[in-house]
Amino acid sequence: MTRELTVAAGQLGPVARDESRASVVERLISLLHTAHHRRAELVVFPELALTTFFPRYWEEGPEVIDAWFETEMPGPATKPLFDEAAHLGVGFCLGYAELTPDGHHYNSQILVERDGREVARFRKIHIPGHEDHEPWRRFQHLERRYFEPGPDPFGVWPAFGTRVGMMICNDRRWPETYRVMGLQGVELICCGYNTPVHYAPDPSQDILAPFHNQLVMQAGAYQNGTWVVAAAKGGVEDGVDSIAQSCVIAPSGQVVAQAFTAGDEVVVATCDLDWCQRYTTTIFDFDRYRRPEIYTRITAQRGVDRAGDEQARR
Ligand code: CDT
Repeated sequence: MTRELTVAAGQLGPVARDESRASVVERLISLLHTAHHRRAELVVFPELALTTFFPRYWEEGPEVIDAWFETEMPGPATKPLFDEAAHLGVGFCLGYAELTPDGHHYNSQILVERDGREVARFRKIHIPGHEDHEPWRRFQHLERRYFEPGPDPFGVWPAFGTRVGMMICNDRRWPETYRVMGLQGVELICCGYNTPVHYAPDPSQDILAPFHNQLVMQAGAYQNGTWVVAAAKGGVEDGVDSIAQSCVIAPSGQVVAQAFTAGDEVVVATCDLDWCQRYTTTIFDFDRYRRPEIYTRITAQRGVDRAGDEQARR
């Protein structure tokens, strides 16, 4: 008997700066219903799904900043989503800005099982952008001002009859993200993202933004023999265009389903979970072929070390 799980990416179009959480939650519930109708058992929603992508604004004062964050999950605004999901028997993964009781600010994602049970919380590990106001940019990307990097390593949890991992947006660009989960037997990675088309430090990359989005996730899926479900908040949000292209990627690296629009849309695929083993027991049989003793630089060093240049010149 094959192990199958039908999953969905619940893509959101733009969320206006003044749109209420209640309104966004209504949209999420509508996506949930469509996904359920199409037999999905797990819906992945975008990063920071409940508000506009607020790191594009320079905000001052703890009260103003903290207003973008959730202090409870579920809280009063999100409880209807949790209730409806449990009622339908659909699990979900939701990205939100988390303010913990002891005052930490994280860019987080929660994984909730079909019976409403919280499986895990994941805090984004790679925090991109900048800390200070940089008015030369068309818009800010102040994630490094608003979020601390997640303190925990990438985890993998038994849930949905498989082994589920999580990553958030910029995490998907780093090969270490997938490999750390691959080494824990991951079979399905959930990812929410907000990716502006325009990249101020090097606009020559703008035209390649959708290509890079697929490139990194297809490579990560294939090299670790895992499914990836990725959900965007796409479209033009307060004048800033973000890529959509939510998708489901197979352990072969192939995109098996993808969004057609940059608005609210559900992308569904049925994942054969045993397909992972075709890769993890053959070309990527880690136990047989990896050489961790040769890769020690990866964890010993952060930036580039060109100390070997001098020796090479001699
Ligand atoms: N949200 C997020 O992590 N976005 C980044 C944009 C590029 S860095 C300014 C990303 O990696 O898609």
